[in-house]
Amino acid sequence: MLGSTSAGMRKGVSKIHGLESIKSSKMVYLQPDVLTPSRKDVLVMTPWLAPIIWEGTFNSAILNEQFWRQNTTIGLTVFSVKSYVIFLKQFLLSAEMYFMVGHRVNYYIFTDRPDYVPHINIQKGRQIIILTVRSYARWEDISMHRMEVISNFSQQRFHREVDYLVCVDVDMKFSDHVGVEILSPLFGTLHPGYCGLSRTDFPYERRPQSQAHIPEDEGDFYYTGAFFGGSVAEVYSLTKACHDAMMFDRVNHIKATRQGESHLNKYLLYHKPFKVLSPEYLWNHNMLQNTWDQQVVNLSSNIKCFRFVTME
Ligand code: 48C
Repeated sequence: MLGSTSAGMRKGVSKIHGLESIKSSKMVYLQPDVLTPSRKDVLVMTPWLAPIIWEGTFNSAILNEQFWRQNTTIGLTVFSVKSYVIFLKQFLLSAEMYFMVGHRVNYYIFTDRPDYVPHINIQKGRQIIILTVRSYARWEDISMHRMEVISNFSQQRFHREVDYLVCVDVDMKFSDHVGVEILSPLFGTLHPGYCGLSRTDFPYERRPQSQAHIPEDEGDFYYTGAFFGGSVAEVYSLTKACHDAMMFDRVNHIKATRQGESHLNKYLLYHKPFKVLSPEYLWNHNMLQNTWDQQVVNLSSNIKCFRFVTME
């Protein structure tokens, strides 16, 4: 757990006269150069000093060492309701190959069809936990109720079992390493379809009657609802706030234009994330062809995860 003395940390502790000295393992890597930025072509820092995570801006070896010392456990939540169970096998196999390799991982699979969860061999230190949830007739309702379910489970059990939660869609596939560089108390991911655009062109909810409403002259980024996370406490706050806002809207007979994603964007505007993941973390070729010019597409040196054309 965060902040506790982990087995990993204890390994390097020696005692002399009751005083503890912590031995760090030696690491050899290139010295950071103050005068050479890691990337010159993209924004790597938000105005509130949260790093924007692009390939080439971090050193995985240093980060792995830090998170191993804390014996970090990461929970990956994914919903696979009704026909979406067909995505699970590829999702899990790709996660085993690329997601948080070398770290402790709990896969939390929310489904109405536990018998359809594929049996796959997973690495040591990782486990699959199947949690049965109800289904809804409409995909919008399935998608929206994820916020409620994640907030309930965060309160009931996730806080005892994991340090961080990563909440993703199931109709996607990891295609390169996604590691501890993404972890922070609260993080969001730039939606690939809206990355180069002006805030007035973001598909934020604009009607003041909705709790997700963002005025025309506000907004940092457009975040995807398909990839967010943070500490269990922060994810609880986020999902609870989004669920409450959606319930408030329902009473007022209004539904935000992008449902949960609209509420997520409102939340992240007023609760600034500590890290922002670049669109490399959730690429969608279809969106890009429509809205990005080639110059922006070329910026991505390494696609870590991509989304399928989804069924609706
Ligand atoms: O698990 C389901 N089943 C559905 O029938 C519809 C959605 N979902 C979950 O919601 C999946 O985890 C999806 O990845 C996620 C986001 N919804 C969609 O992608 C819709 N196709 C827009």
